[in-house]
Amino acid sequence: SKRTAVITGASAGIGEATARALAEAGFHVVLGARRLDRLEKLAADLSGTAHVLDVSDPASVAAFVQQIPQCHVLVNNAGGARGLERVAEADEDHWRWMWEVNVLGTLRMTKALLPKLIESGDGHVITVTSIAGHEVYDGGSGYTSAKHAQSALHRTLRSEHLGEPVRVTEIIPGMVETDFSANRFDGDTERASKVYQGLTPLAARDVAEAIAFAATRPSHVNLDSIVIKPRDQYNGS
Ligand code: NJP
Repeated sequence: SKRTAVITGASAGIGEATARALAEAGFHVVLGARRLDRLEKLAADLSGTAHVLDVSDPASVAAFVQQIPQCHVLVNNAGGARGLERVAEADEDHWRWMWEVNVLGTLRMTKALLPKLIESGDGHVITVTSIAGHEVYDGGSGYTSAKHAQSALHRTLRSEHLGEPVRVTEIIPGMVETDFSANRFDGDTERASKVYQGLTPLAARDVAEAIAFAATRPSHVNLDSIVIKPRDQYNGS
């Protein structure tokens, strides 16, 4: 029978592309996000299942997980950024949103599904963090701090569950063309389009293929992390 992959934030962008790539790779896909109408269309397309999920709401996470009989792969993808304020002007509502979804959302989903992942005999937690989780940039402290925390939480699993049948892979993308920037700037698409600064961003599909590659390695292979960026994007010194 098919292995089951649960994908959070599957209604758009990287999550939607990942649902397609994992279904093509032979997984039964279980899709979660807040926009159920979009999820249901995609699930019908992929012969998967869809359930409403708000990772920032513990009750929603509990209800979602209750409907899943088994889980081999969990893709913690739901996330995003809000605003771009320097520390001196930091907006606490933006910070709270980013920490709730990226950090606590990943924690809640991972905690809730770990028993099923281990029980499957070949579990795999794949978390989409960001290069923002490994460096800093002006105006980015809310997002970078949340992504650093998400990365640290994710990597801790790798050592805590060593010797158990659970693999742990961090996906670290650079710029990807999705609704991410428009959402970050509250629908201001003109500001969002300036983000790419002339470089060709990754497509969501590029990241999805890296996720599918990790998910389809033999069970004794752990890809600790995959850094994937547009050719012309360089960060770091
Ligand atoms: O963004 P977008 P991406 N509960 O906005 C869902 C990281 N990343 O695909 O709930 C459950 O197109 C939302 O669904 P809905 C980024 O940090 C990106 O680019 O229906 N789901 C939608 O499906 C994030 O972790 C870039 O609104 C929730 C999805 O999340 C991941 O990639 C670069 C939710 C967001 O889709 C996917 O982002 C990078 C909630 N409370 C890392 N809130 C980039 N794009 O450049 C939102 O390094 N969602």
